Amino acid sequence: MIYVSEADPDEEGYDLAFEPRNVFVKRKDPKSDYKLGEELGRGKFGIVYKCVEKKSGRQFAAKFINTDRKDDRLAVEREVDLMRQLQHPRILQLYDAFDDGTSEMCLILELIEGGELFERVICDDFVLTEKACSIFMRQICEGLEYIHSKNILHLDMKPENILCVSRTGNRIKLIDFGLARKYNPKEKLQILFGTPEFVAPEVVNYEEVGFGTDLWAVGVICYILLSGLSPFMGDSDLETMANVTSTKYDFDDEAFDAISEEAKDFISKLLLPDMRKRMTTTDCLTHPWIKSTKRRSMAVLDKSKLKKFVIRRRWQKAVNAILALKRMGATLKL
Ligand code: BD4
Repeated sequence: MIYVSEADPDEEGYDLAFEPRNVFVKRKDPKSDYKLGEELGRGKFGIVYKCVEKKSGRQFAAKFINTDRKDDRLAVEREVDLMRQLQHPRILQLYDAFDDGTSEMCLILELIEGGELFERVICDDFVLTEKACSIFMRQICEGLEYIHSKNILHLDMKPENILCVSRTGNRIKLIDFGLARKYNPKEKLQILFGTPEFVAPEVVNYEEVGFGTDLWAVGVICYILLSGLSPFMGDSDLETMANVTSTKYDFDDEAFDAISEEAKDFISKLLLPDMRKRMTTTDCLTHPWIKSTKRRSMAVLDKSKLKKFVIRRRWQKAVNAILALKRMGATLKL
């Protein structure tokens, strides 16, 4: 059985994976410097493989991003530029970047061996308690506090973008800055992307976004981690987005019977219609549910609903991957 260590996650070590590097996009084939290994995952972000740097023998993750469309190259360059500014133990680090003029660019990133957080916590040998949830949520808020301190918005906070550093430890890292944007309070930033279950009402309404937009998603992630239920999920994306704009949700399901009032208070202070009224990352880190983990319950939570949630997301991802391949012109032989 794997109990999440009650110790501070940083007792395992708080170092960066490697010395900060000033990464510039190299105009050559990444395969000249790296040997590709097994596929780790694929999605809208592209395909990620394990890889080994030939000169050092060190392992990394290679993310290949399709750049067929005109703006795709600029988007990857923006991702590189933002990642270059981020060096923190809770944030995935960028190591190298390549553009060899083909239809794909490649980012060489820190390899995070533990895989997705939700995939890990649903394993039968993993004991999920409210205390474990608050330890994970604290680290998510720490990562986001750092990102926001650099005036960067992540804008794609969702369970798939939270990875575990190892299979047995309790440290996590935030990944995927493909949708991230620099925030300038003097400029009105509106966006039209994101995953319906996690996007904030201001995104659905095409209104101005800000730091609070990321914190809405933190509230949704916390709600799901504790209960296995998705607060705004509808039968279609359209229905989900209508539920988001209504901002109505509750803690009525029996899954919340075992959950503390402090945890519910934490979520309620994030799932607020007005993004300016939501807690900031710093508020989150001083909230009693996050700060006083010693008082948190070690009672084992029922993970059956969370397992169903993860299985449903796996199917959604598979369908999205097929649709992405079809868009790229692939024909399916079933
Ligand atoms: O940048 C990455 N480093 C990783 O280790 C990684 C990265 C990305 C962008 C996606 C990744 C992984 C990764 C690592 C493991 C062990 C398993 C799946 C992984 N994925 C795909 C799933 C992310 N949603």
